[in-house]
Amino acid sequence: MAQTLSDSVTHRRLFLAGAGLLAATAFAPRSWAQAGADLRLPGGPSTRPLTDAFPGKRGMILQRTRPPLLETPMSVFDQGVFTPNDQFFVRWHWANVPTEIDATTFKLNVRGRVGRPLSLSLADILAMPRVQMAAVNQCSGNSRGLFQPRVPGAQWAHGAMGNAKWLGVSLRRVLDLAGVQPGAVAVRFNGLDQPVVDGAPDFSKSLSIDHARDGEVMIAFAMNGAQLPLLNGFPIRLIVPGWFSTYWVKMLSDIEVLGAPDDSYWMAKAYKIPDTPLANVAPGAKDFPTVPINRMVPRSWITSLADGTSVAYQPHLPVGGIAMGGDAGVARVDLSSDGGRSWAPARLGPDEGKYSFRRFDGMVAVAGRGPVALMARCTNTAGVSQALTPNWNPGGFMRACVETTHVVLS
Ligand SMILES: Nc1nc2c(c(=O)[nH]1)N[C@H]1C(S)=C(S)[C@@H](COP(=O)(O)O)O[C@H]1N2
Ligand SMILES: [Mo]
Repeated sequence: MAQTLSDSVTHRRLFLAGAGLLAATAFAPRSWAQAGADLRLPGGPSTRPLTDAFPGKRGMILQRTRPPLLETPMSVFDQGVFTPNDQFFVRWHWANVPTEIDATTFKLNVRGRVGRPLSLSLADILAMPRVQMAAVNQCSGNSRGLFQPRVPGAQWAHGAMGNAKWLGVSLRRVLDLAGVQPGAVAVRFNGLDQPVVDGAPDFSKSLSIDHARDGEVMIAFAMNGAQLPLLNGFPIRLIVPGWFSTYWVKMLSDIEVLGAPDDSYWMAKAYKIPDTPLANVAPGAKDFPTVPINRMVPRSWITSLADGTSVAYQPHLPVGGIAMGGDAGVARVDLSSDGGRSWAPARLGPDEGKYSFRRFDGMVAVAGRGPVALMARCTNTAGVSQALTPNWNPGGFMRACVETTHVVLS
């Protein structure tokens, strides 16, 4: 028996208490455009409409309707290090996303090289010991629209990312319950979404067996204290802390322990990056060795001032934003108001865990009225700092350089 969106709200408390009775939602686009969002991508598009038309979402930058690709406006990241569920970005590969899920009959299957195949209900999962972790979910192609020369793919600005407190169960615990057998080398994850045309590859991703059992990878049933929005993978999704979100399989329904490396399309062909530092190659390069995209790297964004705006001149300008350390914590953030020639440390906000966004704030000295180029640079606890020059690859993956916020002081 499927339930409606309002039922899901009613049952939220029950759900979090472990009663395991919950939701399904249906989506049908409602109204379209509102005000535009200014994206400032080189060569355009400069603006895109904001939309409220998707269930559980509001004020999102509309990239694509089918499948839904919704980007978070930068202003949201200035309001806190946790991204609200209703403004959390959305990305699907195939348009065949279930619009309704019956939470009472939903099953997560665990099979393959295991001693005891499992078919877990949501009630089973909710009854297991829980883990919680803050972690940034960032699309491999976040900021792709800033690549120069431009590359094909979704032209995201910086909003194909979000940070949440994820609540769920440890993947290791689920695998232990199934009993991984000797000879297991990888674990493949698949969700309920289906390709739209026959023969197209169903979206699935895999992790090495050691990674899958590292105790950090989790199966989440809640984010930021509420059940997952349908479009973010209701009822459960994989969380792979420190790794790009292509691995964070949504509407997770099938876990298969493999005895050989996964050679399916989404691992062997798609999401491959040059096997070079920061996946960087010269524009136009073709024959380079590749590896599946994997760990994230440090990034930071000034969010207190929007690129291209004017502000009143003051000799010491307050500048704030968010940073992430990638696969390690944020150790420091430095600020520059002279295009990167000199740097001064920013003050860091509360530490929400090494995989979380971290707030930074500081004052930068500015010489006088006129244009100023503001920069933030994150260094993580492994000692890795953001580069000043952009990395480039034909997939538009893993942009990592120091970003510049141009403002005019008047
Ligand atoms: N089932 C399923 N899971 C998926 C995908 C998908 O197409 N199907 N896309 C992946 C990619 S590439 C991204 S960027 C994230 C997006 O997560 P979000 O929509 O919750 O922000 O989901 C990942 N998990
Ligand atoms: Mo992605």
